Amino acid sequence: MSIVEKQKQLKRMIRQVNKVFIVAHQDLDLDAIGSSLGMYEILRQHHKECYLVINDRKNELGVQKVLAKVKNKVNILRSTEVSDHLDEKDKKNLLLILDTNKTYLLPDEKLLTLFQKVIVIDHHETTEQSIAKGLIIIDTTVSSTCEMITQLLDGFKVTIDPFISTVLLSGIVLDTNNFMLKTTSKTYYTAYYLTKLGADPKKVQYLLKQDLKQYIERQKTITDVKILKQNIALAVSSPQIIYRREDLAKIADTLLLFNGIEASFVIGKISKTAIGISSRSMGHIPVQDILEQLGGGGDAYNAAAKIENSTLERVEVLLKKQIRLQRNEEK
Ligand SMILES: [Mn+2]
Repeated sequence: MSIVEKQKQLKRMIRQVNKVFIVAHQDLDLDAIGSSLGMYEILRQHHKECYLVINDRKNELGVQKVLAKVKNKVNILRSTEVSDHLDEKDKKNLLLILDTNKTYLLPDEKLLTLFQKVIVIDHHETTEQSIAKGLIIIDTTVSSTCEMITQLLDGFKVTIDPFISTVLLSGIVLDTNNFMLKTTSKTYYTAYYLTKLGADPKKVQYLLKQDLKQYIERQKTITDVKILKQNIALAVSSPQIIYRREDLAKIADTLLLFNGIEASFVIGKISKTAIGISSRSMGHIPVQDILEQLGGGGDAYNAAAKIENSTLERVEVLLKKQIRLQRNEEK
């Protein structure tokens, strides 16, 4: 169900509370921070006391730029400080979760236990590990959480400044990989709407600017790409580097740009003990099904998995096997 159809319920719940604590997935990206700031603005203009709950110690470049710009204008808390700021009446507090529906992706899983009232607004697929508390608004047909939040502006009679509009637009550009993935006429309309509010496409490009060194590392991974079944790109990154999940995802995004490639998989170390797989698909090859077999999840365009206590080589073998099984099933 679309967020606009759920608007009444959303408004009712917001009306009942005094304080709203906004949280997105850990390792904030532009969709997470953009939607958080958009909601912050909507709630602030509806006279709610708002807080952003952020535990990340390091942020990606775009998020750093956004936070530097807003840090004196918005209340930011670490999750350990939340209990000191709660309204004494439980029912006057609301936890608003954006751009994720998984408990384990929250900056602090304990947050959920502090709140009676919870709202989840997200565009990711649900699994057994999804949050099942409160009002859940998930629309997997939408490009990004920023697109969902922008659709609320009208109904909540809120207008936002050009900077927040720019951040919201950058979240959409990021999640659609430049209006390629999950882009509908509504996505373009949302981009139009934000541009009317003053969003600046040039500034979006600045927010999306990447670190050159990290880019070069990613290119090295791409150099060793293998092509499986003629249309699947598989790249394994250097065992010497620990990547952030987003970096693996970016490599997968890039691989999808090439002629003939319908899906891409990138394997890399994401911690000392864990191997991550990130994958992208044009929608025909079921990357979600393949990675679910390895304990991961996602949707038709976008999936990931994390494998503990393994090696790059072993994960590559496992993944190839799953790809083979999947293709055989189709025949
Ligand atoms: Mn997102």
